[in-house]
Amino acid sequence: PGGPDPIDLLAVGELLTEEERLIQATVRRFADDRIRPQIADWFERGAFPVRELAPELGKLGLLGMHLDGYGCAGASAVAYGVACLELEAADSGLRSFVSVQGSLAMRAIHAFGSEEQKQQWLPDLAAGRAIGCFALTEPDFGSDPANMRTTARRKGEDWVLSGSKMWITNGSEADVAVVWAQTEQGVRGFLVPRGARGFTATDVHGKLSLRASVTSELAFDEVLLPANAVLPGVSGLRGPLSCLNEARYGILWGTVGAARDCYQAALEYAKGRVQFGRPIAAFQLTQEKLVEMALELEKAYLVAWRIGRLKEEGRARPAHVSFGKLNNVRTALEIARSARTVLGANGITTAYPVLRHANNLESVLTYEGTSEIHTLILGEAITGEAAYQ
Ligand code: TGC
Ligand code: FAD
Repeated sequence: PGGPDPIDLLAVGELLTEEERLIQATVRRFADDRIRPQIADWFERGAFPVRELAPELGKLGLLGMHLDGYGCAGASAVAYGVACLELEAADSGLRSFVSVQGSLAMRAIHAFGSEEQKQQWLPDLAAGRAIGCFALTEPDFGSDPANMRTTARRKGEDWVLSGSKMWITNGSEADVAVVWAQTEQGVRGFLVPRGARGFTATDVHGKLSLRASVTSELAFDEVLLPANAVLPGVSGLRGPLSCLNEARYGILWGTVGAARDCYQAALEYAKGRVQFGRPIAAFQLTQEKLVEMALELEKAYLVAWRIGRLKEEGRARPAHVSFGKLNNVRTALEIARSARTVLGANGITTAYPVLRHANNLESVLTYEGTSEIHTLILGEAITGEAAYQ
């Protein structure tokens, strides 16, 4: 009694406001009641009931949570962060869904759409009545989207979209796809509705990571789009990259949740599992692992909190977000792998969350800018030299 909370040794949670803690508790309850009992089954089956969950997430105000107006909650950066933390403590696939819907698809329409486009899509997306996706990556261009091959050319007032996109979260479920394409005016964003003629989506199978998430390839075969399909507010790679800042921000919080879940599972297991007549928690080597996890978890939590407050003050730069994304995903993956060893053979099953998290985090390490790309973004920030090419 009176000692530090083993799950939050430095009491970082006390840095949150009353309102942020309330939001955290609400999302945690939703994740515990609604997701946790089923997630192992969804993961094993490679299924994610998007249509069922989206309205529930919408009702909680979690879709486009940090956006203003159009039915969005207008929450602060840290409030959005703690929501991502609790979602990803359940599964990275759940946080991915919320990231893609709110920080990518909705954010693009909110920042760069016409009033008509915003009215048409944002209230439905915020309520979870509609699903969105964000298509930047192509089969041959992932880290290097500037060289994308998908094009949109003018045909009178209309546009004709051709090409393909790969690894698109929510792709086959989306009612609206935000698709980035080369035009004569540089890269532009297009709103492509489900069912547009020449637009097909095919799911990626055989994933060993992020199985409770829909991932698709999108093909555009001369898709005819009206003049008002283009997002009028931006041209150039700045458009999609500015949306990525928002989603990467959600990830740097979310991964703290995945890490906490793994550490907590390892701690509980270590206290209950007896070998050589003693709980394995009593062995020094196990304690070292648990302490390392606890230290790194708290450091990652502090990084997230600090970047969140910078964001609320309007001072978070892309390099800050890269700092958090690089550090926190890497930390979470290390914690997940170490936790897996504490659970021994039980650690490899879906009965415990650790290997599911570890496998999910392999995707999180790669998407939204790989760890190498974030290293190079930070390298440029501290040296002034860009080393991408
Ligand atoms: P570069 O020449 O540096 O920049 C082109 C233009 O973009 C601007 N810019 C940014 N604007 C806002 N935020 C940022 N973070 C920005 N970074 C760059 C820049 O100022 C410039 O603007 P302008 O107006 O001067 O033209 O671009 P580059 O081609 O050298 O590339 C830089 C690099 C490598 C950092 C960038 O291409 C990159 O970040 N690559 C990684 C691609 C990536 O992250 N893809 C993610 C796809 S979406 C996804 O993964 C969803 S996962 C699902 C989920 O979240 O759950
Ligand atoms: P590549 O870019 O081919 O990279 C391969 C390796 O080379 C990496 O290690 C990389 O770091 C390294 N590398 C590349 N360039 C350099 C360099 N200059 N210097 C040093 N190393 C380098 N994309 C979307 O647009 N929308 C989505 O919704 C979406 N969802 C996704 C969901 C999942 C589950 C996954 C796995 C991916 C998703 N992506 C999405 C795609 C993701 O953004 C890309 O996978 C990512 O940007 C990396 O691209 P790539 O896989 O083509 O790898």
